[in-house]
Order: sequence, then structure tokens, then C-alpha cells
Amino acid sequence: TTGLPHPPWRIPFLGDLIGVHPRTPVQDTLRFGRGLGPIFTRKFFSRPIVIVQGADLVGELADEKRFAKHVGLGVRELRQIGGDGLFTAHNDEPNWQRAHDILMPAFTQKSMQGYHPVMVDVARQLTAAWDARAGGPPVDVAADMTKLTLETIGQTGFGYSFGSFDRSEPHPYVSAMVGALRFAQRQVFYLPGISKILGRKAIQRNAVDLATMNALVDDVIAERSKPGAGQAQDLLGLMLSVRHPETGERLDPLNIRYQVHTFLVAGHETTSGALSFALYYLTRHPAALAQAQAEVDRVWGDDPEPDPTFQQVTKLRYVRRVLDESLRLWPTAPAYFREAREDTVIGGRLKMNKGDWVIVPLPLLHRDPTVWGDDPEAFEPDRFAPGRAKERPPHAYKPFGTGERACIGRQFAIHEATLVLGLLLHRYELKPDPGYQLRVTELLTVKPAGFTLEISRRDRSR
Ligand code: MNH
Repeated sequence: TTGLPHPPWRIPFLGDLIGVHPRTPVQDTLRFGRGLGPIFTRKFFSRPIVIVQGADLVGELADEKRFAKHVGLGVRELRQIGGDGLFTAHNDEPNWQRAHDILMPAFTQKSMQGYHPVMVDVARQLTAAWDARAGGPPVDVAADMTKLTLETIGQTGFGYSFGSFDRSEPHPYVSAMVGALRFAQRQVFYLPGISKILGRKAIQRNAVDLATMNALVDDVIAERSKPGAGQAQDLLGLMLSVRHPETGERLDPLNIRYQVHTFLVAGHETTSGALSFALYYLTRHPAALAQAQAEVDRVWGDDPEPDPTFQQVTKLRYVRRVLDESLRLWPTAPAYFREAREDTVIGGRLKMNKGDWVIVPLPLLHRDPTVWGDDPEAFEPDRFAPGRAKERPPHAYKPFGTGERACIGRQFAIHEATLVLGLLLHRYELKPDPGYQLRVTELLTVKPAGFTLEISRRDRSR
């Protein structure tokens, strides 16, 4: 890594710690990365990290023959929750392929059609809660989107309801999860060993959080394993009853627990952030909001209580563009890692030995001015209008990752988010606090913090 551009003010032993904060690794990288060129480095203590931006190099890294997913800093720490579950498994762990093959049938178009009525039902729990708040004090958008997405994955995946909309405090699973994620994120910044000395209390609290999470998941599994419980073909049903199509193997109980955590966490934090950013950008851009509302009105007309079909959701093309553009500016899973399968050179200049890895921070890739033009910060959903993708290099936009380890839940997330955003735009007038300045919080995923909206039912008599 010697010779690579790096942030100013490098100090011996500590490295590039000036101007960084353990709670904002992505935003720090975004700030430093502008102007440092396609390959740069940051050093935490003695550990150098190589960071790659720019669509050309990210395209090169997408070559599955030369590179593969790396379970990197911040993801590795999640193995205490996700173990060898899909997200945190190393490429060569046998449970990855096994679970991938067993679970793929849960993510087909046909499966999405099966989840659709449940997604509608959960969306109605949200609108019932918002109806009760209409005309009243503003709602905390990210908090409510998190309730919604957690309910959706709980009910579609596992037939389990967290009762999120009947609670004033987050479900204990969620509080424990937030604690465990925070613990994992903090570990990234400690030298190996230091966290053990400095953080006895934190380690104990983390153990309690993990136990809380495990207890809930073990209950859900036990409930469904009872004789006569019946096996719905949801995620849990597949994991409990299906053998691998070729090898006949099943998933073992510990791995099933890891997978349930994985889906509960991966399946809700990211989609919740995507919905929250979309609402943020829409309410800052009146023309886009008007266009999105015109679209949902074309699809659902003046019916105040539409019964949305699966087909109708796929017709919300502009709403979809709004989501795509929101995920460009704030890809809610903000980075992935790639490692070299063999010794190689990238960009014609950076030598990588087999096993060496680099990080791809997506907010930087998605602001590459050679791809997105002079004003990459501008929110313009029409960047995703039909035909426009052809104008870009193929790997310029990667909110769902790349290759065989890309997001398995992409269609699920897009269907859920489009449906919910559409229904909210059809039902409510949304007024942002004019003084709100976007503040992004990072907890492995990114979300707008403190973002509220005043909501009122739309007047359909006009
Ligand atoms: Mn999702 C992997 C982004 C929604 C389940 N997801 C990934 C990766 C990205 C990602 C990026 C690749 C990470 C890496 O290379 O290390 N995911 C998202 C975003 C959304 C999202 C931006 C919503 C918006 N993800 C969902 C949903 C589910 C889900 C919803 C489940 C229903 N994601 C996963 C799983 C993986 C994954 C599981 C790991 C896949 C694998 O490696 O086999």
C-alpha cells in the first residue's frame, strides 16, 4: 500500500485517525475519498485498508473469475450473530452453497406473489398507526419504517409477529440487535486484544444481547418444530423440511438459527433505510413528489382504500425510480469487500496477492462524476428512466452487491418498498420539517436520523 494516496495528517502508530469517528466510518471515507483518486488507502493503527472507487475498477473487481466476496471488517464481527449464515459465511464454508440452494425457491417471482398479501397487511398496520397520528405531532420516519420492515420479514419469513405496531418501545429482539450491531461496529476500530481489556462491561452486555436474540429465535424455531405445526413454505419451513436437491443434506439446527438472525437483520434494516431516504428525498423535491403521486393516483384512482394487487405494484415505475435514485445516493448497505482469488493486478497498477482484499464504498462509487455527471449529489430519479442504464458502465450502480454473493432479497426488498411507498403517497400529504438537515447514522447500515414528517390524509374531494 506504500505510494497510494491517503488522507492528510497521518500519524505514527495511530495512522489516519484524525478526523474520523467510530460511528461514521462510511461518511468519513466519503469525505476523504473525494479527490484521492480511484485507489487510496486509510490506516487504522497499523492496519492499512485499500479503498477502491470508480466504475472502471469496480467493474474489474466484479469479475468472478478473478475476485470473490471477502467477509471483511465490520462483516466478520457480525459472525457472532450470523455465523456461517448466508451473509457472513466464507465462500468455502459448505453451509453457504447448501443454504443458498435450499432457500433460492423462497425468492422466486412466484414466492413474491405469495408474500404480497402479507406485505399489504403489514402496510395497513402502518397506515392504521399513521391515520391515528394524522394532523397530530410529526412521525419519526426511520423508526416507523423499521417497525414495518421487521414485521414484514418476521411474518413472511417465519410466520412470526413482533407486534411492532402495538408497542411504544422497540421489541426486545430489536434492542438487543441494535446493541449487538453497535458492539460489532466498535470492534472494527480496536486493535486485536484491546477490546478485551477495555470493554469488560461491553462484552458482558453483548453476551446478554446475544442471549436475548438467540432465545427469541429458538422459540420461533421450537414453535414451528412442534409435531403437527405444519410447514408453510416460507423461509423457516424450507429450512426445517427441505433437503438439498442434489446432496439430500439438511441444514443443522445451529445454522438454522444463524440464518433466522441473518434474515431478520439483513431483511429489515436495509429496506427500512431505503424507504426512509426515499421519503426524505421526495419531500425535498416537490416536482418528484408530484410526479410520484400522479402515478399512484393513475394506478389506484380516488379509491381511499385500494386493494393493491401484485401486478399494480410492478406498474409503479416512477416510484421505483425514486427508490433506485435514493439507493444511489444512500445505498443502505454501504460497502462490500472483494478479495483476489489469485495473484493479480488491478487498474494496471495495484498488485494484489491471492487473498488480499479491497473495500468498495458504494456512496463513492455512486457519485463517480465520470458516470453521474457534474452534479452527482443531485437527486434525479430520471437517471433511472428506461434506456438510461445503457449510457453507464455496467458496474456503476451496485446497491445490492455483486456476483454470486449479491443480495438474495433484492426482489423482496424492491417489491415491499415500492408497495409501501406507493400506498403512503396515495394516502397522505407529507410535510417535512423545513429546518431539518440530513443527518445520517451508521450502524453497519445507514439511515436518516431525526427525520420526521407531518402527515395528513389527502383530500380526495377535489
Ligand atoms: Mn440484502 C446480501 C444490500 C434487502 C438478505 N444485501 C446483500 C449484499 C448487499 C445487500 C450489498 C451483499 C453484501 C456483500 O457483498 O458483502 N439488501 C441490500 C439492500 C437491501 C437488501 C440495499 C434493501 C434495500 N437483503 C434484503 C432483504 C433480504 C436480504 C429484504 C432478505 C429478505 N442480503 C440478504 C442476504 C444476503 C444479502 C441473505 C447474503 C447473500 C449471500 O451471500 O448469499
